[in-house]
Amino acid sequence: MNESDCIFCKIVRKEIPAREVAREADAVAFSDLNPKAPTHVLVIPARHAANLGDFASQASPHELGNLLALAAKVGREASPSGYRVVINEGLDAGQSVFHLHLHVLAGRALAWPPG
Ligand code: DGP
Repeated sequence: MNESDCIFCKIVRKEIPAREVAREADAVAFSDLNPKAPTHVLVIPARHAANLGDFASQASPHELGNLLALAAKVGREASPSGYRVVINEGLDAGQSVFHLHLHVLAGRALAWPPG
């Protein structure tokens, strides 16, 4: 999967629509198409990386930190009483879109552990 085919790169470039929650220089947050909680936002880096491991090895600590900070901002704004951040990497974890994304889930009591 390269950047021209990647669906999340297309959202970053505004080539396909998404319900954007936040946009920063190096990250975008938008509502998940298939929400698993009342609030389900995806936070992605603007630059393409297939998964967390790739991004962690390519991005600066600043970029990594910004991504996490944006997820925290989205989560706290959605629910001061709590939220969850999930990253799936690889098929065993159920990753289906191969552009790193942080799921921010909130708005209901979330079971632990996840399945
Ligand atoms: P994962 O299974 O961790 O790779 O999650 C991928 C998520 O991406 C899944 O919850 C559905 C969401 N998704 C897939 N395609 C689109 C899309 O075109 N727009 C939006 N907003 N979300 C999408």
